[in-house]
Amino acid sequence: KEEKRLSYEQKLSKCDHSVGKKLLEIAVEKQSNLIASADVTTTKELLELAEKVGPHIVALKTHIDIISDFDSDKTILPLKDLATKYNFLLMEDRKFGDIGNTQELQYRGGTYKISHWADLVTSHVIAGYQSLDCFMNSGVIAILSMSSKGALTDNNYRTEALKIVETHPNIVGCVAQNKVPENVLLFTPGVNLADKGDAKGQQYNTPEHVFKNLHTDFVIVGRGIYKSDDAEKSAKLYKLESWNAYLKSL
Ligand code: S5P
Repeated sequence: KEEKRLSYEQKLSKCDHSVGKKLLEIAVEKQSNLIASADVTTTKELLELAEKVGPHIVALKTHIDIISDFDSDKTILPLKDLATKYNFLLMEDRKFGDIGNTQELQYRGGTYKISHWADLVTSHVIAGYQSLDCFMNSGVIAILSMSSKGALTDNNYRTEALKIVETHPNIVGCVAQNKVPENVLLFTPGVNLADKGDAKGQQYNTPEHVFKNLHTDFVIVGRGIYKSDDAEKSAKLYKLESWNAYLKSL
């Protein structure tokens, strides 16, 4: 028999990470489980996209190191203002993957000072439990498996990674293409309504598929939104499709 999925309200009462709680509260309030991936390369494009999709998303996912004109004051300050204005979180998709000491330096310092502004960060757990200790100011979304063809995140890796995900206090949830226990928040990229994949190994599913079959909590949509002619309209469409798919999966 199909195991029933938990609602956001039920997950909220079980979640003990403050950033996880915040994310679930925003989901309920905005009736959205959409995270837009802002894979654009200039500050202007990033801020314009955030302004358009802001009302429809729970979080904006960045790859801050692809912004060619990054500047703390000109990029991050206005981005934070938009996050406040439209009530969404900032998720830096850094996919950390090193020993704790190096990750701490990458997280706190360098050009981007991620720890100063990111509510959420993505990280591999390949370096083991203690490598995650350094992420004190943000919730961690652990990478359990990847959406691309031939990813090496096999069953054994995922089983071991999940042990870290379920026990590390800094971890809020995980990115995966498979079902995870209901106590773990699940984030699923590789979502697109029009395409099946790209020429570089990316593989896409529909919102319907990931909510029904994976019991996903949040979808992550990149090109489906920022590459479309009307990013605001697309964000609204993905929000509605994904919210309805969630309701149907309850
Ligand atoms: O397994 C993964 C994990 C992530 S976080 N597969 C992914 O595609 N991502 C990210 O999600 C990827 O880095 C990109 O920013 C986004 C997907 O973008 P799209 O344009 O393919 O929707």
